[in-house]
Amino acid sequence: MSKIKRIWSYEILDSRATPTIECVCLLESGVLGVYSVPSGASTGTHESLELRDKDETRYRGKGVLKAVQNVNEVIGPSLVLSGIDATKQSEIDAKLIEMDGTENKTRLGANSILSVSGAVCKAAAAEQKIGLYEWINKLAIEKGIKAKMHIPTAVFNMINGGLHGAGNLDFQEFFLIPASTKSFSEGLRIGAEIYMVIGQNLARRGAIHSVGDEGGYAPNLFTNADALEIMVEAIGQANYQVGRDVFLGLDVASNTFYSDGVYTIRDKSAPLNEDSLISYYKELNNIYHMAILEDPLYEDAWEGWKKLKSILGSQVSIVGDDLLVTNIKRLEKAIQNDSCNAVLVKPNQVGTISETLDVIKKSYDANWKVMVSHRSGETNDSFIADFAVGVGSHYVKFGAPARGERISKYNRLAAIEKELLYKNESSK
Ligand code: 2PG
Ligand code: MG
Repeated sequence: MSKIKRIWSYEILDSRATPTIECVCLLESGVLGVYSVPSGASTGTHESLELRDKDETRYRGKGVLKAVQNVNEVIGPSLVLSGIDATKQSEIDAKLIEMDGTENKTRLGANSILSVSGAVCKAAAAEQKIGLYEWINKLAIEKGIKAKMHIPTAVFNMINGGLHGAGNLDFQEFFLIPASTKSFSEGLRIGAEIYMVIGQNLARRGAIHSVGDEGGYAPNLFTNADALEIMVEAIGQANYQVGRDVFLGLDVASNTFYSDGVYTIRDKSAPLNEDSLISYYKELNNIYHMAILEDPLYEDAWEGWKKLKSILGSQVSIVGDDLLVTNIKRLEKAIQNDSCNAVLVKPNQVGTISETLDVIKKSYDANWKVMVSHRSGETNDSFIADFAVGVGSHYVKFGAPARGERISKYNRLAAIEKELLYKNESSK
């Protein structure tokens, strides 16, 4: 047990050359916890506030010096003064929420608040000399989550479109999902092998094969469905079978191609209304048997989501990201409304570890699938991998099996997989 001695933070860069905040929590024992906060590009309107300086003379307005100042001058000193022990995560998070006092963390910023919540969490694990995932598992159990630690199934984003791509695709993420019967390391190998083949095929055809924000290829293609076709082709060439070894999925991030009641995508010559878009998803699902469909409709289309869930929900995990924004009230509404059957969990959408755990508990209680997620702007921090193992989520989504900030998370899962195995063996 150790009290917090000092908390400080500073600006660092994320994978898009955009500033973000890194926070250090120093305990009286001398132990440190260091955590950096990711940042989204296709953000939901209802997310908590990511505080940016808006000073156009620095980093084109994207600096986070105000958030840094909030940690160094407000949050840090107040926690140190309270003499609180770093293992009291939920009390600390309650203090952070109270210090901010607004619905969407608009006073102090969710980025400054989460930086402290995460750094404290890491320091507490280090202090107790246990794995971060083990500590998070204890916190989850404390919250009433009956989750067993395990390595979730990876959801690889092989092709990047939308706001993450340099190409012309409307859909944001084209998923390759190893069968859940595979071990994590088998799944990682399958993902990487297919990733290599997709790259070779794109290069052979002269299509752009540079990568987007999440490490997936960002080609120019005729339609979004063509990207699925390219994946199917590569899966076969790599000697795997769709529906047996791997499954397909999409995060279409439909907010980005929705405007004034219609959805505009390059697969169709005219804009689609809600019903026609749902029919198109049905069509795609008949061909590609998708395991996951994220953000199929825009973030406030509550009735449409319900309709889509009733049509595809028995076959597909319908994931709410921009719809739910890791917000317990929106989650409760979605459960009542039967809008989807899976939740995307991003701690920075809400701002504290404890609130994130509350959302996971509610989702498990509703029998929903949970997918723990990175953001498109990331650092090499692998906290989110430990978090996913600790809460025992079904899926994790950390981008493609390529690029440092993505593989730092997948590689961390590979390390935990072995750690769990050997710890288990030696306890027998
Ligand atoms: C998403 C995320 C992560 P962003 O839409 O699911 O892949 O993207 O971080 O840009 O919101
Ligand atoms: Mg999404």
